[in-house]
Parts: sequence; structure tokens; C-alpha cells
Amino acid sequence: MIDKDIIAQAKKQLVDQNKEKVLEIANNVIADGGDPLELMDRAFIPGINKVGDLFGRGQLFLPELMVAADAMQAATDVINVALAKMGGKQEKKGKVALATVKGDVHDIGKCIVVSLMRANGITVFDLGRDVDTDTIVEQAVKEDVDIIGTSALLTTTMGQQKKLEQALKSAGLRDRFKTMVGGAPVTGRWAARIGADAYAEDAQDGVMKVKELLAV
Ligand code: B1M
Repeated sequence: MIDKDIIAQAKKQLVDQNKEKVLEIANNVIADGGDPLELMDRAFIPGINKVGDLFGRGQLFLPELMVAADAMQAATDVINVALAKMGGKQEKKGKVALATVKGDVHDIGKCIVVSLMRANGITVFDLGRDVDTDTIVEQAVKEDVDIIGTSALLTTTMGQQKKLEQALKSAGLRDRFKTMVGGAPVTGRWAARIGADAYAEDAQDGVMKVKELLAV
């Protein structure tokens, strides 16, 4: 368990948009054998959520949001490298294509999901961010994946997840893939409404849902 003062400092430095300090804390925690996911879940995610709240309330502006996002991305990169090392050699369990949907550049969460899945022996094709439906379907077919996962962080881009379900149906491909949706505004209710096979709340839940969908 990471010391609560370190957690508080890590969160504070992210909210203060201090990339140098954020990186220093992330590197130190990992060098001391701390759990990278615990640091993400207890410090950096609450930190960036606080930044988001301040931005939403007009108490912090876009340039500051961008600096905080850059610090968050740098911390995520450090965490993701540590997660990849934790994975070791594992039997491969299923193939997943993951993308942030068209019109949406939020990819910090999606990248954590990618890393944790890989660390759990799942083969992931990371299609990137702002990816249109046709490209997602094309790549899923090309790589012959089992599951297509999409991330949406904006209420205005969640509709792209529904569009994917419709595109798969029109192409006669709906039964070929399982689908999973995630992202801050996305819910289990939304997943059920659009006909997605699963909703994942966070990266750990994403790994669990892949295992459930593939029954591995
Ligand atoms: Co933006 N942004 N942003 N932003 N941003 C939000 C989403 C917002 C809620 C902030 C706010 O107003 N309070 C708001 C959306 C409001 C709405 O839709 N109603 C918003 C806005 C408005 C905008 C812009 C429009 C701002 C502007 O330009 N005026 C703009 C849009 C750009 C675009 O996409 N077209 C914009 C831009 C940006 C930055 C570029 C500055 C930056 C993103 C940088 C990047 O990602 N490379 C950014 C950031 C950082 C945020 C907040 C603060 C944080 C997002 C984040 O990284 N969270 C965000 C506020 C918030 O969400 N509270 C906000 C941490 C991350 C680990 O969590 O992504 O939820 P998350 O992922 C989690 C789970 O959701 C889940 O697992 C992850 C790990 O636990 N998960 C999955 C996610 N995808 C999954 C997929 C799965 C499974 C699980 O399987 C398929």
C-alpha cells in the first residue's frame, strides 16, 4: 500500500500541473516497488478528475487543462511501462481492437486499458484516437480480433459507439465480434441500449470483461 502522504502529494502536483514533480513521484514510487495501478487509481485519476471538475466549473481554463493533461500523459507513460514489465510471459488470451471514437482525442484512459490488457496476456491492436467507424471495422476484420472495444469521453461522441453497432449489423458482421464500450460518460445502461456486449468501468474491469466475453 502506497503511503497516503505520497498519494496526496501525487494528486496535488497533478492538479497544480507540475509535470516535473508528477514524474518524479511516479518514478520514485515504482522504483520503491509500489503498485503502478494503485498510484494511478488513488492519485492520478482522482487528480485529473479534479482538474476536469475545475475546468467544468470554469475555475480552470483550457491552457491549464492541456498542461495538466500533458503531465497526466507523462505519468501514464511511466505507469504503462511498469505495467508492461509486470505482465511477463503469459499464454495469449484473445485478441482485442481498441480505439477512441471519431471526434474524440481523449486517449489517456484508453492507453491504460491497452497496457493492462497486454499485461494480462491479451493481444491488443491499439487503433489510436479519433478513429472513424469504417476504419475500426476494417482493422477488426483484418486482424481477425475477437472483441472490438471503443472509448468515448464526450457526450457528443458516445453516439459513435452506437454507430459501430449499426455498422456491424449492416455489414452482417455483428455476430463475428463481441463489443465492449467504456469512457467516463458511458454506463452499463448505455451499453445495453445500443446493444453492446459489455461495459467496462475501468481498466481492471475491462480485463475482467474480456475474460468473461471469451470465457477464458
Ligand atoms: Co477534455 N473533456 N476536452 N480534454 N477532459 C472532459 C471529458 C470533460 C468531462 C471536462 C469537463 O468539462 N468537466 C469535458 C466533456 C464534457 C462533455 O462531454 N459533456 C471535456 C471537454 C469539454 C473537452 C474539450 C471539448 C475542451 C475544449 O476544447 N473546449 C476538448 C475536446 C477535444 C476532443 O476530443 N475533440 C477536450 C480536450 C482535452 C485535452 C486534449 C486537453 C485532454 C485529453 C488529453 C488526452 O487524452 N490525450 C482532456 C482531458 C485530460 C480531460 C479530463 C480532465 C480527463 C480525462 C482523462 O484522461 N481521465 C476530462 C474530465 C473527466 O473525465 N473527469 C475531460 C483519466 C482517465 C484515466 O480516465 O478516460 O475516464 P478515463 O478512462 C478510464 C475509464 O473511463 C475506463 O478505463 C480508464 C482507466 O480507468 N475506460 C475504459 C475508458 N475507456 C475505456 C474503454 C474500455 C474499457 C474501459 O473498453 C473498450
